[in-house]
Amino acid sequence: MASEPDHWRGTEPLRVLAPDGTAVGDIDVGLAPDELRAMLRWMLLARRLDRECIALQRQGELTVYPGFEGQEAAQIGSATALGPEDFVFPTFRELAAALVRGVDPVQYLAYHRGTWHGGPYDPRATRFGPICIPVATQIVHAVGYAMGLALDGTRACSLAYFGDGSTSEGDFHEAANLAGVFSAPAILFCQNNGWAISVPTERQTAGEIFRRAEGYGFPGIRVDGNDVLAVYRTTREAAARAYAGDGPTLIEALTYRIGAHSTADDPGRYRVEDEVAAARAFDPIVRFRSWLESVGHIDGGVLADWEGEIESEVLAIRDGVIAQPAPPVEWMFDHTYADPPAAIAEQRAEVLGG
Ligand SMILES: Cc1ncc(C[n+]2csc(CCOP(=O)(O)OP(=O)(O)O)c2C)c(N)n1
Repeated sequence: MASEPDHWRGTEPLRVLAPDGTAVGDIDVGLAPDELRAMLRWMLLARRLDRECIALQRQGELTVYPGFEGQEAAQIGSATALGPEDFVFPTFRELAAALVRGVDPVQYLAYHRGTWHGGPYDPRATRFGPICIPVATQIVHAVGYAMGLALDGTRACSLAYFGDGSTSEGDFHEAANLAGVFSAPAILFCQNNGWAISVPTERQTAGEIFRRAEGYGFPGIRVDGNDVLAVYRTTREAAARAYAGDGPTLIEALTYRIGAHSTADDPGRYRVEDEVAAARAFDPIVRFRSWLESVGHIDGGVLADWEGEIESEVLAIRDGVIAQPAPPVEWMFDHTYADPPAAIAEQRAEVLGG
């Protein structure tokens, strides 16, 4: 068995499935077989779509794209655990979570095609915030939103996704402090994927990320982010705490980013191939599929059916993305200033004539 990624050293994470797909501890996370199967299907769809998006960027159909291969369990386990009223504040890497939450992938990908800021989907209807590029700012928004939920007496929570690198930002600490002091019904969900572009986790954090919660007065939990059942259970428990008025939880999901930070990045400049090869041994999809097969919840026939369905779904998404029209040129000028300065007015006239 390959050794675990370096940044997993230290406190043993919570697990339901061992990396070889055998059950460890209490296997019943409260999901019926068809719900368990659905999680695997989401994971397979997400991976296939993620790879398609990288190909689309290479073909010039997307401007830039941040892949998430290896992080499917962290995203799908957590997104599945949320209730319909809960609100997600994503980074730029949560396409898998967006799929589970019902966001239209073509609309989501409009951002990466460069035709819209944040994606044209409706955050209120989908309960999924706009794609957030500034690192860690969405954590503050999530805590503020959670405080609003508490003031309104709504039994729901917010969940902010972020990476290990984001915990270096002041916004993470400000949000965590605010969440602790006001007992906000928020889940701070860190996908510790080992890298913040070219900077490894050990250059971000001398201690263990989940332990930071203690300083802010709420629980921090370290979970195996490649174990979809453990992520589901941990997030579900954090949501239950939030609904009960018991405040925030910090979840550190240990995972690994198999691909590049984004299609604009070359990880060969800072990361050795052996590390990636070793991390592949912890593949979240292989692990979950192997357990589902071992208990008889899926078989080769189901998997073969899904393969065809998923292929068609992904190709339809690809066609939808390619068919998206460019936005009208005047939007570039019209939605920047309420009162355009003279230079912008001149540029507008130059581009549009008259
Ligand atoms: C405020 C801010 N500073 C710097 C950047 C440039 N930047 C984009 S992603 C990134 C690293 C993010 O790392 P992490 O939070 O670990 O998330 P990951 O990409 O690994 O999922 C940086 C520094 C940015 N987008 N926003």
